[in-house]
Amino acid sequence: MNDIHKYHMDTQCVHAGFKSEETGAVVTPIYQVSTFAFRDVNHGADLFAGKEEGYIYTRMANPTVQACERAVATLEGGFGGLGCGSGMAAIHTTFAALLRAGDHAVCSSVVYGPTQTLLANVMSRFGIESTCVDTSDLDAVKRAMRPNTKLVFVETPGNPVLSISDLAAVADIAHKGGAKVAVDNTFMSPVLQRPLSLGTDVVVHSMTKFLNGHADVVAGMIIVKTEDDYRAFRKILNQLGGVIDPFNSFLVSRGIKTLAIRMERHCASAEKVARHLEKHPKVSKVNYPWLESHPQHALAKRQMKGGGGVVSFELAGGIEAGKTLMNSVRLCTLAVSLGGVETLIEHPASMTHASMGAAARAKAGIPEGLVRISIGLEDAGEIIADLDQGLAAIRG
Ligand code: LCS
Repeated sequence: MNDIHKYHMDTQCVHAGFKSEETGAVVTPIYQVSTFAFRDVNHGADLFAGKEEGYIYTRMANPTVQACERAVATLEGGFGGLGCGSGMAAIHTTFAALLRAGDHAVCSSVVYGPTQTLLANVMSRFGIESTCVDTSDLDAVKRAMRPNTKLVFVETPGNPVLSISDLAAVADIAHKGGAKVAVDNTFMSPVLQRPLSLGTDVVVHSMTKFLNGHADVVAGMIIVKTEDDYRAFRKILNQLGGVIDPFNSFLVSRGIKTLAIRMERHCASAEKVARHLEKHPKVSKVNYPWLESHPQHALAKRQMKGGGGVVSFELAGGIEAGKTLMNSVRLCTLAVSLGGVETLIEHPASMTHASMGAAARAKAGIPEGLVRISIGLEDAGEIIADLDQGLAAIRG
């Protein structure tokens, strides 16, 4: 479908990325193959020289991988997608493509823990400096910019307290300072937020989450806006080597077909859970962008099409009460990750955000007692009933 953008997002999710197959197959099959034969020596040389289109070796390109890359790039409205072996591989490749020794990056302080740790502990060893700031505070972003800032990396809503950054405004600040903006859109998916349309330059995803949606794949994606960036990123990814494989690409493409309909239910149920928890006497604070109490509620309503599937909250009884809840749930599963069909509950300070350390968590405003839930596709009433029985187990 060449004119796919004229269709509704529901329709795009079903058809994006597919190119008709000679066999008539209605989905792109799994080309589970590492290498492709050349017709003769000149053909091989022409493929390597870029004089002819075709397949060489799966780290460079593969038809099943390309179908997944086209699907996500189409939904995000980018020039092209680059499939990666994990969300972290997508983030590392983005840093490696946009930064060199002597450069500086600004990063949201509320991000998936290892993103910040990668900048602070690994990229720093290659002469790249970084500053983590609350990117929902535009003055803080302005203050953090330096003459050598080449990248502003924003996660919105930020994992796990769901703070919202104004992408159009951040892009404006960054571009005036000569920096590009990359956005981690994992929590929203292109169904709920399209950062490139707001003026940013690069989008990354952990496709492990909503895009695949079934807790059976670890994968990532980078979507770039321009052909120049696509070529530059492809070279780096090919050399770093952190690519997705054909089978996982097939599974993610399959997941994307139901993305729009899944996001609708994730959002509806998460809002019900958030509103229920907000009224519960044992809960002291609930973070969810669609609640009127969220500090950036108006911005969220403007920038996003839904609040997403993740809710985080604090208990009046602190971390001990949180542990009782997490040990008492029966339908919800105590596990990290998010965005799958099953409801998952976890403790950021000791799990997903442990690598940041207590000082960085305190600076980012991530409370030690925070509990995070990824709302799955079970009946919302049954999720709420399970949380209620878990909360009832807390004494006092
Ligand atoms: N970006 C965000 C916003 C994430 O939440 C995660 C993983 C990543 C990137 C990294 O993706 P991965 O390499 O795992 O595919 N977040 C996780 C979480 O909150 N619990 O477990 C993993």
